[in-house]
Amino acid sequence: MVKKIFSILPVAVLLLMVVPNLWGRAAVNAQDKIKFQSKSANFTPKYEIVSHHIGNIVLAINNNGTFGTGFAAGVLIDHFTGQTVPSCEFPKNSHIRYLFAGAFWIGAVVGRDTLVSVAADGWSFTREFNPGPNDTIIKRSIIHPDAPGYDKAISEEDYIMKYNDTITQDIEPDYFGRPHIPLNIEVTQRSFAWSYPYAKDFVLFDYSIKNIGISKLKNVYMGIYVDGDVYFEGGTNTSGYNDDICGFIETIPADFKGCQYIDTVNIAWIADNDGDPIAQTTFNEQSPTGVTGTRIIRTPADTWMSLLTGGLVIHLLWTSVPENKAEKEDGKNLFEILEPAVLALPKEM
Ligand SMILES: [Ca+2]
Ligand SMILES: [Ca+2]
Repeated sequence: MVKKIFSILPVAVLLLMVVPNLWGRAAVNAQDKIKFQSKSANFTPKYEIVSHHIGNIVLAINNNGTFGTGFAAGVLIDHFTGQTVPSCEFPKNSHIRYLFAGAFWIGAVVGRDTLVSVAADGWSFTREFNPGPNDTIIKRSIIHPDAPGYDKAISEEDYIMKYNDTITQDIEPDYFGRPHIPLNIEVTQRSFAWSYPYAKDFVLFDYSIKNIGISKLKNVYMGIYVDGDVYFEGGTNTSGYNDDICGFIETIPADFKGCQYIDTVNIAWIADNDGDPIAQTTFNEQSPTGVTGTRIIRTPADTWMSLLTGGLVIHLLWTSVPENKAEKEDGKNLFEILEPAVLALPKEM
């Protein structure tokens, strides 16, 4: 008998940009960067890459569960435009980079085992999420009424893609040498971007996570791994990512029409240590004076946290739904009521 196993967790993540002053210092191991895996799969994944570029932040998105170019599986050519894709550029066309790569992680208890699947881990060759053989990326936009999918478009630049962790052949074993054991997760990832003045500096991600296996997944944890690098690409300033700093900011003082209050933001951020001035206090168009950050903005989980380690950010979400609560009356799984919902999205004012 096949157990009832269907569950979906919609999660939304925001990648954003702000521009304050900078200080401090941190370092990462340059030798551990850019590791790609050559795999012959149980099926041939249809790897594609696209970029969000409608706003002022240009961000590469891969259909292997990663974003940025550091963990891309194929050539860095946008599937729709044919243009070379930068990892994460801000402002647009500045050649200032803010990201090596980011990746989706998920873990759960399956029977007596505890399994984790990661789209990528920058300190190993492990790449455990892949698109299916027909999983081409879909693009939609609210600004092109004649284009396919216009009626379903959410933003000026929607990308919809699917990937799963079911391939086992030639997947790099984990740190302890154990072969990849799939959780049998299929992710439908939607990302959205706008050109509006108040929305051009961020990209929204919405993850719908489906259990496509036959085992119940308990104590599900999800993570967003981010390895940022902040530098001007191609210039004489070669400080690169070795001088970057990162942190986590929970609240900021805010003012709305004269009413002061403390706003909760919970942003994990990364920046260059000093903005790479060309003189002591002089900056030019090659100076990375911005800050990129990620935050969780919606989750079915009741708890989440962000970890910072060696320049990396890992957002973790998890549920604490008791097992006996996971199946509701009339046989419905608790998560069935958490179907992907329409986001509270910005509209042109
Ligand atoms: Ca730097
Ligand atoms: Ca610097």
